[in-house]
Amino acid sequence: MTKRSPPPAKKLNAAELMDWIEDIEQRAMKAVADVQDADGLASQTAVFLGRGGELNRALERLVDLAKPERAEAGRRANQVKAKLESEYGRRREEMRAGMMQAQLQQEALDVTLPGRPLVRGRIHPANQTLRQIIRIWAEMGFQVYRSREVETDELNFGLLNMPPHHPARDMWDTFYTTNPQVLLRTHTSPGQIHAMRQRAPQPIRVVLPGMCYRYEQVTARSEIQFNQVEGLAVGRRITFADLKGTLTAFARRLFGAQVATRFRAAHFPFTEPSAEMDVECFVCGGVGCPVCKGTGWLEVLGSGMVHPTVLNNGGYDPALFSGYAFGMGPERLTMLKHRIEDIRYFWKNDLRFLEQF
Ligand code: FA5
Repeated sequence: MTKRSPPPAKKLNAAELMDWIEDIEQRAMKAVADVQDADGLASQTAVFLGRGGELNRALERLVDLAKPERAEAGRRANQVKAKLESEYGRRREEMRAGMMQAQLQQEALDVTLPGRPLVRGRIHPANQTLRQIIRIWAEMGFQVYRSREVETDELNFGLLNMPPHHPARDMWDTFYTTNPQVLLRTHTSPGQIHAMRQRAPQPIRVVLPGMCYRYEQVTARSEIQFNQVEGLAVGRRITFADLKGTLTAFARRLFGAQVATRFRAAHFPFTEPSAEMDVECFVCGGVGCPVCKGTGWLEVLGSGMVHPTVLNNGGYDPALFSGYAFGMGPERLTMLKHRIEDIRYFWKNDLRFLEQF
C-alpha cells in the first residue's frame, strides 16, 4: 500500500513542485492498478485525492511559486487530478460490476429445480361428513340455519317441552355458566325455536349443524363435545309419511341407493310421535356382526313430528301447521362409515388418525 510522503519542510521551487506532482501521478497510477478490493481503493483514494491527500497538499504549495510558474504547475496538478479521478472512478465501477457479477453467480436461482412439496392439510373427518350431510340436504331443498352454542335453559329445555324437573333433562345434562340460566347446548334442537320464531308463519325447511356439549362419561361412543345436524320442516299438511320418505331418501344418498331403513318407536319430549331410524348394517349386509352388535341394523338418527306445544312456542298454530324434525351425529356416522372403534380419536389431534381421511 502506498504511504503518504511527508510534506516538504522547506519552500519548493517550480521544478521541485513539478517533480512532486509527477511523482504523485506515477505512484497513484501504480497504486490504483495494484489495489485488490474496494477497501483498498477507498484508502488509496484518500491518500492521493482526499481532502488532506497528497495532491491537495501539493496544490497548497503553489503559493511558494511566482505567478507564471504557479499557473503552469496549477494546470499540471489539475490535469493529474482529473486523470486520477477518472482512473479511480473507472476502477471503482469495475469493482462494483465484478462484485455484482460474483453475487449474481453466487445467488443464482435455478427456476427449473422442482419445488419442495408442501404437506397438504385435509378437512377433519367429522367435518367431511358434516359437509356431505349438508350437501345432501341442500340438494333436497333444505337451507343451513346457524344458531348459537351458548343457550338459555329455556331454549335448550323449557320451550322444547321440558319444564324444570322434567325427567328427560337427565338424558341431556350439560355444562352451566355461573348463571344457571345460561348453558352450553346439549343438542341443536333449540335452533328449531330460533328458526320458527324468525320465520313464522312461513313454511320452513332448514338443517341446523353445530357443536353440542354434554356432561357425561366419555366412552368409546360418547364424547362431551360433538357435532349434530338437526333438521326441521314446518308447513301445512306435513305428515309422518313425509318424515319417513325424506329420511329414507337421505339415507340412500348417504349410504347408497340399496340401503334399507327401518323406524323404531322412541321418545323425545319435543316430538310426537317419535322414532329412531336405523339403516341396514352395511358391514354385514344385515346378517349380524360385531359392528351392529348382531342385530343387522345401525342406529343413525332420532326424529319425530314436531310436538304441538313446540310448534306453538315457535309461533305456529298447531291446528293449521305441522312439521317433522330430526337430529343426527356426524361423528357417529363417520364411525359407522369407516368402522372407527373409538370416538375419542376425533379430538385427540393424532395425525396418524387424521391422515387416514
Ligand atoms: C337428540 O339430541 C335429539 N335432539 C335429536 C332429535 C332432534 C330428535 C329432533 C327428534 C327431533 P340424541 O341424544 O339421541 O337426540 O342425539 C342425537 C345424535 O347425536 C345421536 O344419534 C348421536 O349421533 C349424537 N350424539 C348424542 N350424544 C353424543 C355423544 N355424547 N357423543 C357423540 N355423539 C353423540
